[in-house]
Amino acid sequence: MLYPQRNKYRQYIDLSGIWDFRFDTKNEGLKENWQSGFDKSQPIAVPASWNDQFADNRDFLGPAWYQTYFDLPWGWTDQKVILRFGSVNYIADVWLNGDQLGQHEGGHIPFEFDITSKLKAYNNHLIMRVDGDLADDRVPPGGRPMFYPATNFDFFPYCGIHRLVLLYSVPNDGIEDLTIRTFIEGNMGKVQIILECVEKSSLTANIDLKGHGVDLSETMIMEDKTTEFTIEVPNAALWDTEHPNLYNLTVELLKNDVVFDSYRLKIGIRTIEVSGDQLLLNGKPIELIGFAKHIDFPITGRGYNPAVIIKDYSLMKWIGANSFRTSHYPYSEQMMDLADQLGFLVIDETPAVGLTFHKHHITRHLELCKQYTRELIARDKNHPSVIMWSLANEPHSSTKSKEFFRELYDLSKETDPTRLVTIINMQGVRDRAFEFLDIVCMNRYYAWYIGPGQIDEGCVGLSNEIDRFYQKYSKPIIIAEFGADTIPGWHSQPPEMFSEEYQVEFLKKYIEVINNKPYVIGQHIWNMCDFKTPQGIHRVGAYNYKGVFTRDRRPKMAAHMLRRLWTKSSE
Ligand code: BDP
Repeated sequence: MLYPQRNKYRQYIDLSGIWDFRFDTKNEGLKENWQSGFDKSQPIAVPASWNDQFADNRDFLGPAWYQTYFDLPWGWTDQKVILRFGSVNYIADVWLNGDQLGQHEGGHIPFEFDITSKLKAYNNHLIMRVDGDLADDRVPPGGRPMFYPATNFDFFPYCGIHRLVLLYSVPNDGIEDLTIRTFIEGNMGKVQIILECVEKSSLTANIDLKGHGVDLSETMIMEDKTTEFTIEVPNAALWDTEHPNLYNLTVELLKNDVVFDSYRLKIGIRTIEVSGDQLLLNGKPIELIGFAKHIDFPITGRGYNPAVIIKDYSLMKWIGANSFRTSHYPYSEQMMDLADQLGFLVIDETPAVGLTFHKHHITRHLELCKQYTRELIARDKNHPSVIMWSLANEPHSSTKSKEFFRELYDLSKETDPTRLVTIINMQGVRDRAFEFLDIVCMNRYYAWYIGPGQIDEGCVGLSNEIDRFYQKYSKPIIIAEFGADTIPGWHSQPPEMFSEEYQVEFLKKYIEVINNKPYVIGQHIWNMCDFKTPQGIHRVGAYNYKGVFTRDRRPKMAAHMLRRLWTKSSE
């Protein structure tokens, strides 16, 4: 799936702004034909979650309705016009000028509709019904009455139009998709390009790869709708965390020697693999240092907030992180572009958190997880920063889970044979899927949920369990979550739970255990920042306070300790 771009042949406009909005608390909108237009609306910012924008209805998860109007931009009449939503949580039904365009299920992943035949020159009326309600047959599933709203996961179930809504135009028979895979042989970088076109008849493709002192061009005759070819880059400037070297790839499509479509992509040449106990980036061992994160900020909720993205990267650099996990759902395209540009390694996670394997829902859950896996790989397959797909966070064990993840693992490998695949294991659960997954990822909370207050004893438990996992699976291990809730400004000596001193001690001692085990190749702290949760007795003020930074991105004491440790600085 190609992100819209602007050039001589392609255009887009951003429909972000203030739209009309109406809560449908009695679920009567469909019956009353709101899909043809509705009144009694209130203004709402798009994109952003709806929950924190108003003085009321914070916990209402839908349905709710959005509408806006737009004119067709000048010069787009001979092109295909597509309406693209970056992320709408959770189910979106969309109508344009009274016609139903379709439905998409699942937040955090883009979807789009070809609206060419439905467009008017002026005053196109776009209407959406968004339902973010929690239910057992959805993924992620709802469920726990101990939380309000009743999620089966530990973050606030924000709803609404979360990312950019773009209207874009492309040539009718142009470039449909590009897949880039890179390989290294000695000093030679090999860039494999799989080009898909809408039309195959007598087309030629010009490929140009520029940057780091090279300007390489190739011309290909398209013999089919899909054509594959490889460009060799001598003395390739490889992409890694220290030197996130990117090349500019431009593909032009020609009919009768005339260019009619073009697409450019920044690509990085790198390889990623597991060898014995190690994770190898470009053939050299690499250790993942950083965080599991959330997209979460006051008022905008889970909505796209570019200034916060920039701030987070800046803080991750400051503290010495080189990687993060997109817990517990895919992040925005802009976030992924910046990971490429700034040299971060990403464990890219699908929205499958809190799977229960209940017999009534397992078939539907598997179908949804397959859809999410396909959609995520289609969106993120060209990012050098993405080194691993995480198929799920903390699935609950059952005899069914092994075959469930076998299907998803096989699907990921068929779709993308170049990246590693994992799931993230919950403490106390036997994930037999690690027999075939590429890397073992463990979330551990000794000295917090298990053995509260006892860091030294907890670290013995942690150390023993890591050894047991390694003996069992003989695979590299990432400690994918470890952390302690910490109220900023709360102090104690000796360190007690919830104090800043406890978080410092806890993280320092966990990291000592991790650093002493050569087969542990990653440490991701839970969480980079404090974040909003449903209400429940374990969540003071409905927040998870395991952040090393506060929700508004101020460092806690632990952030300074980590910076000294991770950057090896004495400041
Ligand atoms: C882990 C979950 C994460 C929670 C965390 C916690 O993966 O989503 O927020 O525990 O309890 O089990 O802080």
